[in-house]
Amino acid sequence: MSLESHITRVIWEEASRDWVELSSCDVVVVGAGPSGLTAAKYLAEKGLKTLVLERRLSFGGGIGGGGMLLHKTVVDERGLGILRDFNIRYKPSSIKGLYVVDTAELTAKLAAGALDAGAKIIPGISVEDVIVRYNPFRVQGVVVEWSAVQLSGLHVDPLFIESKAVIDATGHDAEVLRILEKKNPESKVKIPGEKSAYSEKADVDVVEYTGRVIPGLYATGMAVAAVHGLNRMGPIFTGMLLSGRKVAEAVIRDLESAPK
Ligand code: 48F
Repeated sequence: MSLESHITRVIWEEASRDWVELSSCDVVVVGAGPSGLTAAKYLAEKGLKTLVLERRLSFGGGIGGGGMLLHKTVVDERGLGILRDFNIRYKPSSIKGLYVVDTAELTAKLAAGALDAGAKIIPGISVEDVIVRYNPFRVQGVVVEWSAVQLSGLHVDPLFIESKAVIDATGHDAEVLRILEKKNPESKVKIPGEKSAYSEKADVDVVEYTGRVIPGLYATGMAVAAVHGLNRMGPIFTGMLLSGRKVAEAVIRDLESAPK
């Protein structure tokens, strides 16, 4: 056998090992945007088996687009501690209290921080449904498919990943929560959708409302704005970072207090 077959063998062996290992996790984070990556670091740091599933082949969600494609984003004082936790450089701007971060650095270091803490990120995977249980109604994992299969329109049955907690970090569309609203009336999840821009209020509210939505399912980032009808804030990312950390704290608290 030569190198070509060895390459194939090694990739299948290692990828299969990961999938077998991760078919049951502590936490699945859906979406590798700013809130999801932040959550993943703090969860993994606590020793929780944390899997981030990302539809695209890249990380960062809305970070990369900066403000209207300009490669800068804004954070205020409340977010500086988290930037330091991830070793992300920032500099004061001409406006008191506002700091500037390069989008490439924010994306790369949020992902690196999550990975270094022990989270696994698998790109190219879409969450298309959730696993549910009744009495009481709860979410117990996700249903996954290759994004490429979804794009192809082929009819391919998906696979499952069980977890103690699922975090919707899918951004403005709140995709996981919308599945609950559409398919599971028992969940009583309703998505009013986000409201127009009011940056100062939105960037605080999104943190305030972050947390568990129903048993087993949590929301972070702009998914919180969608499910609670909050305003949008635009390319200021303090709320996304703080929301990511807060949802991690909520999950950790719930899992620590759950009966073993
Ligand atoms: O949209 P996104 O960056 O979400 P976020 O963490 O941050 C929002 C900000 O970027 C910005 C903002 C705040 O100032 O308004 O928009 O709330 O990242 C969401 C990620 O989830 C992926 C998507 O590709 C993106 O990278 N995603 C969405 N749906 C799915 C998914 C899905 N069904 N399965 C897997 N990944």
